[in-house]
Amino acid sequence: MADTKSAFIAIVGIPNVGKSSLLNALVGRKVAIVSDKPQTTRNRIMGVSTKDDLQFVFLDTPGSHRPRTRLGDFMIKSIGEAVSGVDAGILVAEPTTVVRDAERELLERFRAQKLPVLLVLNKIDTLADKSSLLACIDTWRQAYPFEAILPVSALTGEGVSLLANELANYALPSPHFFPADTTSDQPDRILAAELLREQMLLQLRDEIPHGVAVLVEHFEEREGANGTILEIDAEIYCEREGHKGIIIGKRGAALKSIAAAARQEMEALFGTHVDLQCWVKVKEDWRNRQGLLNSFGYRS
Ligand SMILES: Nc1nc2c(ncn2[C@@H]2O[C@H](COP(=O)(O)OP(=O)(O)OP(=O)(O)O)[C@@H](O)[C@H]2O)c(=O)[nH]1
Ligand SMILES: [Mg+2]
Repeated sequence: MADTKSAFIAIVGIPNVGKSSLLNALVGRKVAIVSDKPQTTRNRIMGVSTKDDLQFVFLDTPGSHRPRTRLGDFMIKSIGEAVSGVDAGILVAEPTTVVRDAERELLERFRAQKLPVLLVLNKIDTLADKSSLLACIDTWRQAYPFEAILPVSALTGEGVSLLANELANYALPSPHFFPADTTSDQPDRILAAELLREQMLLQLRDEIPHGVAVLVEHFEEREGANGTILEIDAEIYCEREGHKGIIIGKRGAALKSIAAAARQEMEALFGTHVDLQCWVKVKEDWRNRQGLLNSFGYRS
């Protein structure tokens, strides 16, 4: 194809600043799960957006934190891998006048790779007084020579198309790496598992959702009386018998509510009826057991 361009862009930041929300806003479709709990994203997630001759490949990453488990080690490693193969980076931060050590460390990674970095100050919809942005911008400008600083709300979409315009500057002549209708590198089976994990992050408290992994064992379409039905069987792994009880809830109420919400999300994403069955199992300390991490898909 003549005159096509592409840009690979890594999205990094500390946990919970809105990296995955920004990815979804840039791609225009939900490709990464989002929650108010830190460490929602566990692996590098590729989101693709193609407009005419220009293709963006965005790499969403786990939030940078000090790992306490092997799963955490894997998450941190995946940030390094994402940063090493891109044309430019986005550091996503909250609109504050504090630059955290973990954010400085991320910026140093880009500096070491001699990569241009844009700063996205996300969640500007939460600012009662937009003029407070000026002090934020000033602080960040002193912290690092950003190519540009863009105030954005991934939630409302404000500033997202300006950001995309700015990112187009980093595109290089190249063939497109994905077909024009591709939006993610995550297979539907993985997206389904993630949507179920998202509901656990949203509906369960404290540490429990952080100790949960989801495996989709069966994913198949069948013809029902009222059209196509997608059959999805998922296994939910948690770390303790006590957690299993909480996930299932009194007479199964908690699991029923989680599965109902996840099914709705799946139906919206896949555009078909979904029959979702869930089983809860215990695998003690799976976050530190390499074999289990591998089987849950947390491997390089
Ligand atoms: N008000 C507001 N909330 C936002 C915005 N962007 C994200 N959020 C919320 O911030 C929380 C974290 O969003 P995520 O997109 O999961 O953040 P993340 O940086 O990917 O988090 P990790 O994957 O855990 O590192 C969620 O509750 C989002 O709904 C925004 O622009 N405005
Ligand atoms: Mg995320």
